[in-house]
Amino acid sequence: MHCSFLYRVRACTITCLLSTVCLYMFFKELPFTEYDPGVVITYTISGQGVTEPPYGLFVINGKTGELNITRKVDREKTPMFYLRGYALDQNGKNVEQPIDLRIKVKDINDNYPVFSEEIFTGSVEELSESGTLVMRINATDADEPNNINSKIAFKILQNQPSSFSIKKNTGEVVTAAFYLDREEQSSYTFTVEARDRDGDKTGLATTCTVKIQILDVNDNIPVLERQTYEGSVEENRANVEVMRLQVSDKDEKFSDNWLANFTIVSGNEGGYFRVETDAQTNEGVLTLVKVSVYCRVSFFFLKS
Ligand SMILES: [Ca+2]
Ligand SMILES: [Ca+2]
Ligand SMILES: [Ca+2]
Ligand SMILES: [Ca+2]
Repeated sequence: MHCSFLYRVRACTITCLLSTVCLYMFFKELPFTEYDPGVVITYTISGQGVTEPPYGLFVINGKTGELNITRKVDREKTPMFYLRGYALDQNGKNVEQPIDLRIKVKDINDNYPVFSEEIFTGSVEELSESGTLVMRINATDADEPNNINSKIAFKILQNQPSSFSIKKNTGEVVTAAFYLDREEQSSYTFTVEARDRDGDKTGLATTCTVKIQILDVNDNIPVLERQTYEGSVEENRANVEVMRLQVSDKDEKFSDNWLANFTIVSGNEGGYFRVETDAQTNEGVLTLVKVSVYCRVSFFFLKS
């Protein structure tokens, strides 16, 4: 393949494709008249890939100055090679000043985006406004920075229902539906794709799983099963359970939003009764604490 003389090659950047076996060099040949036609020039090189590891990567034709690369190189390992070129006469003296040769390895898109986690988990309160930030999905791409080959675009796949959206270039997941109702659906799982080349169909794509838990808000009031209750106890007895009042609350079970707080508001002036919440069942347990003759109590409960 085509290469060049090393005569007067000025420091320049040379591009080498991953699979290219020959370097393309820019050169400027000095008019031969400036040299004694009897002088035999020999070209040599030193530096990375020649006198430093990886050895044997670059070879030069001493007579013509043609510089070749002997095997594939990986830009992600070595984005640039720094060599030095010499033009010597038959006595080993420099015919001119040694020159710097910088060989830039041109990027190809040979790396998929990589997510920082396989499964991302986040949470957001129900009733959050549309556009509320839930979480951020992270992915990286080992191809050249600031190159389209490493520019990642995010997209939600299988978004059902469309309760969330993702910002294409930042990976920020935000609420899309105005009204997320934990009591209707308490968690969402969907797939996010990260595709390089800014999401172009020619790009390389990877997927991850996103799980979002909807956090409870106390948006349901407790409801007593019945309007009135009646109970009785044998006379002359104390510290006995009189009745249980079942309450229902749609908020998250066993949370403070669910647990009812009962208070006797009237009819218990004599202090005969006590009411407590059974934290396992959310029932109000009415207990007779003092011996009584006959009484009627009425009460309300208050949510905590
Ligand atoms: Ca890439
Ligand atoms: Ca690459
Ligand atoms: Ca509640
Ligand atoms: Ca709720």
